[in-house]
Amino acid sequence: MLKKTLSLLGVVACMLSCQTSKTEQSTTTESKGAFPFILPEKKPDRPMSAAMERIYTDYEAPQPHNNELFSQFKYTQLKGFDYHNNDGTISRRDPSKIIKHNGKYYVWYTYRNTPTPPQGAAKSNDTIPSSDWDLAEIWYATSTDGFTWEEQGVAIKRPEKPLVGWRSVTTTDILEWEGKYYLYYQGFMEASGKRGDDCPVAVSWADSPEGPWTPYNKIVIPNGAPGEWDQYSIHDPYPLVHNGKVYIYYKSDFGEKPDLVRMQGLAIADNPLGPFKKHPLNPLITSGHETSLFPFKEGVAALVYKDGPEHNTIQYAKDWVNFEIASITEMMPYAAAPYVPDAFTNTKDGRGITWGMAHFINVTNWNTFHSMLVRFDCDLSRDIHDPEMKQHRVNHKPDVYYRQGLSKKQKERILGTHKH
Ligand code: AAL
Repeated sequence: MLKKTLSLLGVVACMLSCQTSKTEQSTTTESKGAFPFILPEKKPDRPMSAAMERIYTDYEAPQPHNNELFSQFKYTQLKGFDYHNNDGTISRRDPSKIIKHNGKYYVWYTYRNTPTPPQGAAKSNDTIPSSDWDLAEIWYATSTDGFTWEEQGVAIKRPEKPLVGWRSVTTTDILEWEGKYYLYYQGFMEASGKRGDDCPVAVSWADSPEGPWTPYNKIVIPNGAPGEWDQYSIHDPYPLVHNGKVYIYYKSDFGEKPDLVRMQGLAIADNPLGPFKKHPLNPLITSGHETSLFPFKEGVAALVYKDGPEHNTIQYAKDWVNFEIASITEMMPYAAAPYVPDAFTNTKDGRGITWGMAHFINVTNWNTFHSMLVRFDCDLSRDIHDPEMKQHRVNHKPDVYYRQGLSKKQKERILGTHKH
């Protein structure tokens, strides 16, 4: 009997406490009144919905126009690059970060110049490329203003078989370290697309951005062991300097189509030629492709686009490892290669970025597949404030929407005319 009485008392006490907390909450809300007309800059002391909590806890500012890590992106066609009348035999893509040296900007990129456009792995051979980045070299260009460029020629040639990168050297990025320059790049040992887009990362170094470049001729960031997420591809090596070490962020394609997954990892070394140790928490970013990063305040920011659940976001990791979404944006630059003045200064006060290079892929059609370099501008900088870059939305004309038209199969599904 006593047991029954005690358990009944327990239920009543619980109901009263739940009622109290609801009453308390409703009283607090009632006592606080409705949400104010002017959006508080700082998190208000009042009960709020999850979404309202989020704009004060997750993002750099409650509204995009006040968020240093929100920006729109503006694009400008570059002068100085010839594309063979867009016939697909020449392609430039996956540019490196831009550096400034002796008053000139430098950029390196994947350069393909082949007798035909890409024909797929089955039809590829020693002269016919399987993909847009097969049988490629790394070339470079210079500029005084970032709009008109002068192509200088090859920086990294494909080495002789069986050295790493004999089939194709692509998707490079630059590191400046103790007065020397290092180009990291994907070193293909087979045509991309045979199994997948499989390659490790190689590196070459020089005393000047003009070269000549000496190949290390060893794999510097190896593929993972069988069964590990990055067992096949180490893509988009992206070096920065942090804590006096070389931080190389990279992408891997894992899983099998149609469930291919692309995520970003990190490998760290005490010096540019390694050994690189992969971070035990890899993958660090769940989305993105050719992900670009830049020091921001004490942490690092990442432009995350194209693939994955958190694409079209700008993310931030105060500790350079654990990334949170700092803003959501659109029309982000693909293969963004920003000019990052403090990429190698070991800064704890990253200033951000305002421009860089990117690429448009497949600028014509699949039969003449090739990519082009483009300039982007933005305001992800603590040193400028450009309200035009902080507009919340990009207004597209109807033709942009009409180009995202229904496929034949979708129309048949909708009209119920699909023949099973
Ligand atoms: C790019 C990058 C890597 C891939 C291919 C060429 O966008 O992710 O470089 O290998 O696509």
